[in-house]
Amino acid sequence: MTERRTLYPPIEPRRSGMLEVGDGHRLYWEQCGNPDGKPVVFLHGGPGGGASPDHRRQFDPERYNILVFDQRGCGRSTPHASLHANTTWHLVDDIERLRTEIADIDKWQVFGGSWGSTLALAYAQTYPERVTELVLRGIFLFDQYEVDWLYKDGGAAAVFPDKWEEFIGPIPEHERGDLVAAYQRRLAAQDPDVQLSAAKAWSKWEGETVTLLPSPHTIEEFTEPQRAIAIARIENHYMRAGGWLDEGQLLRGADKLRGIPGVIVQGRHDMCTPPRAAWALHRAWPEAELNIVPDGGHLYSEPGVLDALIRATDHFAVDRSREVSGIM
Ligand code: STX
Repeated sequence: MTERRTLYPPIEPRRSGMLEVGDGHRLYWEQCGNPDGKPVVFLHGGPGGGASPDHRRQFDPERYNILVFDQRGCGRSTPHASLHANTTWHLVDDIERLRTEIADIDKWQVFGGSWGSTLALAYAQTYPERVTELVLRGIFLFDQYEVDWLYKDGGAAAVFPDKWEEFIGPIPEHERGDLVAAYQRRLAAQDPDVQLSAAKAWSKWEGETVTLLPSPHTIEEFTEPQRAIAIARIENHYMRAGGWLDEGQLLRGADKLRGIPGVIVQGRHDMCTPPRAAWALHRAWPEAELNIVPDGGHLYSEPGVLDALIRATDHFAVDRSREVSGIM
């Protein structure tokens, strides 16, 4: 087997700033890599997860002009953890604003994992003429079974019964029929201690189910108070609303992706967004190549998943508009 690809070396932004997008929201954005390179926008997960310096490193900085930003309410965007005017469709419009007002380009590659894949699909189906390629990982279509997999007994709970017990522990029996609603009440509580402990429990459940090999470091990262509050409040808000998407909407909308090349990277052992959604998307959008990584989990940092993602961005870094595809 050839050696696995890893992240490109760390880089610093050549430009960064805050973009006012209305509704009181200001988004932190940064641009890295080659200003004359191929434009790409990175969409982070959660929702509410925020972007990290490692996210810049999934693209060859010599060949890509990389835009990374924090979605409404998280990371360095302000106001922190705000749910006001914070929906999928606000974020889709924010991406368009970043394209025209910051990147100033006609089309770009859209790259996203997990919730970032949901948002990438929602954006690409709204503005297909603005998308050169899609690179998606750990597909989350926001259909009911995917939300239930995470927050009802019988999905991820069947794999992580010990972690599940901790997740439901703070919620009294009579409220357990709807855990997302029960957590929403606590995350909105007056008492900041109640809020913080709910936020930590919510994010800890996430941190424990997203990696193949969770470490104390991962859990620490997920329960760091500011990050936990943003992830928990924003993710919970989106889960309550079904992502403002109709059941099956992103699969039905796949016809709008005709002609857009795509790569779907999906870990076989992804316990956060299991392969069923990636398979359904592949069926609905046959031009996209599906790469199910046999020893992969959910996160981009899983070695096999990362290898497949870097191969995909390297592949698209050169103009292949005249070639027949077949990259795997
Ligand atoms: N949402 C899962 C998701 O988008 C259904 C996701 N999983 N982990 C993350 O995001 C972070 C690591 C970015 C928090």
